[in-house]
Amino acid sequence: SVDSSIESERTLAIIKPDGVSGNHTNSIKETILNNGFKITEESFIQLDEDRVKSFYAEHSSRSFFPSLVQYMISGPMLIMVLEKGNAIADWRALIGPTDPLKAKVTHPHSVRAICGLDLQKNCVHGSDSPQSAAREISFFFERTSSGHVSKHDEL
Ligand code: RTP
Ligand code: MG
Repeated sequence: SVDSSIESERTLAIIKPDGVSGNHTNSIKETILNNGFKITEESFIQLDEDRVKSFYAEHSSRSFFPSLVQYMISGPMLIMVLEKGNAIADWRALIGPTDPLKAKVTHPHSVRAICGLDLQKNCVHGSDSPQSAAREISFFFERTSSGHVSKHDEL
């Protein structure tokens, strides 16, 4: 039988507005590909307030939520579906801790250490569990008879 550890898994990655405006898109995609992920979907989008509130609904009661929403609508983002074995945990490991300033100390080679600006403007997102990955991929992409298409107008 097939070794389940090599079954491919999908996760949602986002290069957030600060990552796109800071010109980190190409180097982050290179890092993704160099680490064995396939990028099976990608789309440049800009979210409106209601979509961001829905995407980050789990944080709606946090004091930083209004500021997080403004940040996430502030410019275009690149959303991607990444695929490989253990994609969810491996992408979270590659991006590093939430706070880039801490990441610079503890995980200096992580994406957030290299590209992130502060605890909010931390450059990238990664799904944190199989449940989150499934929800987030279907939040942005839907399957049709001809393959996946973005639910959003591409920029
Ligand atoms: P993400 O969901 O974006 O991959 O980030 P994460 O799991 O590492 O962190 P999470 O706790 O889910 O927070 C979501 C995003 O909210 C912003 N944030 N601001 N105290 C603060 O000001 C604060 N804490 C978090 C960050 O942009 C974080 O990625
Ligand atoms: Mg999170």
